[in-house]
Amino acid sequence: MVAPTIPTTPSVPTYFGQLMCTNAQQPDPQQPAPDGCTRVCTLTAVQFVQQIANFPMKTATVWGYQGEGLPTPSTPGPTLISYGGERVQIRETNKLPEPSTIHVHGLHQPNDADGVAGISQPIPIAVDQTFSYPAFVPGHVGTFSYHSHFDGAVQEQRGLDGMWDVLPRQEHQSVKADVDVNMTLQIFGWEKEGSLVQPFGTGVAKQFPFDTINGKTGDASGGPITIKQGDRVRIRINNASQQTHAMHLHGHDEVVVSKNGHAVPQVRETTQTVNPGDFYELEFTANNPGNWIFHCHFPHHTANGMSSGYNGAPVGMTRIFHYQGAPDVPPHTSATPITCPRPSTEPPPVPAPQHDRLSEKSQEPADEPSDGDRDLGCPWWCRDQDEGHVAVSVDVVDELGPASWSAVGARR
Ligand SMILES: [Cu+2]
Repeated sequence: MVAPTIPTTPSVPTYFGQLMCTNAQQPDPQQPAPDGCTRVCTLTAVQFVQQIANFPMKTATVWGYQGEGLPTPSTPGPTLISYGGERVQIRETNKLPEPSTIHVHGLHQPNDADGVAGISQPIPIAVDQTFSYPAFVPGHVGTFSYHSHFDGAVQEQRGLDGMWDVLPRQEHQSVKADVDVNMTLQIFGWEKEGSLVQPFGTGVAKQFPFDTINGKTGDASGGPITIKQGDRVRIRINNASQQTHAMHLHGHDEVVVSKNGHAVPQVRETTQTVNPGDFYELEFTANNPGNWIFHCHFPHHTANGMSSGYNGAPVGMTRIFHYQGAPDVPPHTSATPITCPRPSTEPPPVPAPQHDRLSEKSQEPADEPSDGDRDLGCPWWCRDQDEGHVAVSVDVVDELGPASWSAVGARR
């Protein structure tokens, strides 16, 4: 038996909390707690600005959590790490502009630690107040989460969610992961650079929000996750969004090893559907060198709004696994992202009318709109940009040879 790999959450801090012990000992919080200790995780809920994407907008005002002692808040909030059999306790300080709570999701908590406003907790945590939930021992190890349960339709979708990994104190070498990563799936819709996330959005903002992993679209993720040949790679998924996602790994089978903290028959999948509120642990063996993407297979979830990435690369809810020794992933600074307005996919204009000698009828051309009239399907942010007439130019190379198109702004 060996110590488990401590999972990482790219773009998100890891938080071990503080061990409060009945005697004078001050054990290392990164290790399993001795008897007589409680792992206290102190989280402040707060509004802040976070970079979500690189284009066509970058930052949004979100709600998230900051762990005590950590330098910055984040959404998803810091990933809590505890070990099986430990007593744990959540404390929340509410710095939001409205009341809130913290619900722990999937952990077999006692009812008075459930954090459901108006049900298990008659009064939510008021603005500027701190509340300590009762300590408890989670029912089992696994991948779980915590999130607001006050006005959840708004608060969760603004970002008040985070992961909680309850690790085994020891595990068998044969199942120890070499690379172990957390991924929280979230969707953010916001109207203008820096504006507050609007869970329900309006118009196209609702239809084409930004799908993210760990609070970032693929282009803003900070780079690939590096693995090496032979690694056992574990992906822990928490779907904190209000849509189902179909998580697909290129070039490998993804093996479902657990769901909601319980082992399941190991099914080899190419794509695993994850419903809101569910947790999956997927694993793959690194046996096919290269650069492989892991992404949601709803096609528009791999775009930023309606924009594909540089050279048409998938972005949105996408991450890259990069094998050591494989070619570097092409830098994302050498070309222009494919953004709005998009190239027309309309068929070529119908030829001029020709006289049909047999029927003596004229074939009238279709009433083809001009480019200026054609609905290019531009989302709201493109219409905003159009006020400044943003020029967009994209070089396209396909089987017909290189071509180029350019346009100015967007049609209203
Ligand atoms: Cu999706």
